[in-house]
Amino acid sequence: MAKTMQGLVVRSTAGFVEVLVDGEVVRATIRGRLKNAPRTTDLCVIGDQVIVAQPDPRSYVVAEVLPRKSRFSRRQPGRGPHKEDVLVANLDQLLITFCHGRPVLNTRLLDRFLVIAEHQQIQPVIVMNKADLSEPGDPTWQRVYESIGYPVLTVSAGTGEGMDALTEALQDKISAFVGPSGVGKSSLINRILPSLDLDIASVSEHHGKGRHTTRVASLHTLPEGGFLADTPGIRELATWELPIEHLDRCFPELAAYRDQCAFRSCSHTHEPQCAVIDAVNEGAIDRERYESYVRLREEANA
Ligand SMILES: Nc1nc2c(ncn2[C@@H]2O[C@H](COP(=O)(O)OP(=O)(O)OP(=O)(O)O)[C@@H](O)[C@H]2O)c(=O)[nH]1
Ligand SMILES: [Mg+2]
Ligand SMILES: [Zn+2]
Repeated sequence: MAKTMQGLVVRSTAGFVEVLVDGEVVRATIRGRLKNAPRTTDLCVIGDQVIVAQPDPRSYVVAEVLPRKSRFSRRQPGRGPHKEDVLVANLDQLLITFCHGRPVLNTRLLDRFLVIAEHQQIQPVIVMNKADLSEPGDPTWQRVYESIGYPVLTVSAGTGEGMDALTEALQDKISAFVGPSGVGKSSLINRILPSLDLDIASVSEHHGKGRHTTRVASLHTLPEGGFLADTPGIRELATWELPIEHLDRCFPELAAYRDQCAFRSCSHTHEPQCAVIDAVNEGAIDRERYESYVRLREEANA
């Protein structure tokens, strides 16, 4: 029988995967039987723990993908049958990255990232890059998110501001930078791991949306312990298999109110004597966050 060992997937492309086995990265193909089995999720992504077989000393084959403890995933964009698009498996920490300057912060998208982190029980950290382009003082939105309990780290890959606190937060965890194209995810990783020299590119002036410079996600070993993933920019983020009745639990600031509504299965959208709607009207819950909740509910019902 061929020798087998366990490894961590650090890169996954159409033809092969790169697996960290005993401190060394090896290139492996995926066993045909695994590839051909029907599934509604990605077979093998960065962060996956896999069993690798070595049929001969020069080749490696992924024989088994171990169950995922957590994952950052979304519904695959586009039409066709619904399928899960897993960006990173077995994540401890989601570094939800936006920036000062361009591209402009989109709090609706930020809320989608946060909902997925809550649903998957992954610790979210909001990273605001390009601090060198910020106006003085903390913006209003930041105070809202911090009061809910979400940490916001203000950093600059350009000047190095805030990088010590960020690096400290990464230690001994599997973390991933996620966010729109052009916010500086790869730039931040280059600052933390200069030897990587990942590709970066300027935010396109046309729509200020960036150009999707990073195309394949990759996972990198941190010298102080832990792993750090770079991922391609995300424009669309629809939740995957989030039961609608769980959505209110993905907004932690609703916790104090949602059990006080008159109706037990209150959707907090139209019912009378809804404690959540009252809290929004009294200003105890941020109206923009509540709007995000309502939109995600409508989307789930569509
Ligand atoms: N002013 C300023 N610009 C920055 C900073 N960090 C990154 N940039 C610039 O932002 C642009 C985009 O950086 P990338 O690192 O390629 O962004 P990305 O998030 O990896 O983009 P994708 O790979 O397309 O998802 C580049 O022009 C960087 O030089 C910063 O701290 N300050
Ligand atoms: Mg990039
Ligand atoms: Zn309610």
